[in-house]
Amino acid sequence: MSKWVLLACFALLIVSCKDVEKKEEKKDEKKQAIIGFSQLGSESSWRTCNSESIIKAAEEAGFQIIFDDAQQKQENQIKAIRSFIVYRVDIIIFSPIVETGWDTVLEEAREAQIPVIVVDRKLRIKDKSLIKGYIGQDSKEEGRKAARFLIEKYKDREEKLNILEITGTANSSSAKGRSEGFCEVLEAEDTEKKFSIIYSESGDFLRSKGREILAQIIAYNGGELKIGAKAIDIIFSHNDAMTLGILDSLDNYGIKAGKDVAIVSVDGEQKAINELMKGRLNCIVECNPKTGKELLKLVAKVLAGEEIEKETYIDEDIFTENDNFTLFESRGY
Ligand code: GYE
Repeated sequence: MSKWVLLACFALLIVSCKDVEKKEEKKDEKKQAIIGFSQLGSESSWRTCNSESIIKAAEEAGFQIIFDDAQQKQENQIKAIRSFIVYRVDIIIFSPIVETGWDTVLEEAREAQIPVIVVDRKLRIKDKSLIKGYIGQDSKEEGRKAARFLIEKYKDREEKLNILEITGTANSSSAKGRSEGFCEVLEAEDTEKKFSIIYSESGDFLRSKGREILAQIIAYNGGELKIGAKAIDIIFSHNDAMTLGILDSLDNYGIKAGKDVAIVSVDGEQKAINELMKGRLNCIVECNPKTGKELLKLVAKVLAGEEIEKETYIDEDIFTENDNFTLFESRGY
């Protein structure tokens, strides 16, 4: 073989290797599935942490993720889901702000053959097969844990105890579940009828509303924590953001949180844990926002055509005034 023939073969080899490389690159490009993620808002540190956890897990798993923050409006979530359908994403994940009103848009997703996974809050739909599954917290169990803590805390108390409940967003599964679980345990286990919820109002999971509701109640009752003639002994607040607002107002009126009034909260963000350690909160039922990794396992399964569990719950703890605080790890949010 002449040296020119050899050189030509070598050049051909380089060209075909490059071709293979290019083809492989293309294959990889093709493999990067797109997730459309409609988050309901950014109303609390819990929510921000939840969004970050999902975005990070998606990117680490090699997905492209399109994120939309609906700013607490169902119509924005519906719009986002519709735009994901138009964009032809491979899968939609979303956290429904309220339980109802999703049937039509989910039908549209099904027609476009785009699977849907629901995260954090649950929904109520006529046809359950419109979604592949749900992953998140067990809100009812969170409510039950809050009530069990109170029953244990006051087991030796003989006097009646009045509860003020500050609930989350109306018609959201987390607020409904927390209320239902809480009442269920009180009804079943408070045999002496020691506890009664004397007032309940929605603070929309917002710090500003928690602060405002408490300020109004106290101002209306001449600077005291009362509803009419009844003193409030316990506050059950559906999330830490509202609880921090409640603390602001109690402080303004010189009411000692955790002592003059017992406070039970839900979530477990670092600021609330700090208040628990200062004795200003009595109990925090954990609601875990770090669902990203588990969610992405489900996404991978669905995209591989596998079935997933209809409901997947993540582990959740409880933090109380009786714990050894030195064992607490930083919450990271
Ligand atoms: O507790 C709260 C958030 O739906 C579980 O929503 C979630 C709740 C969470 O804004 O902080």
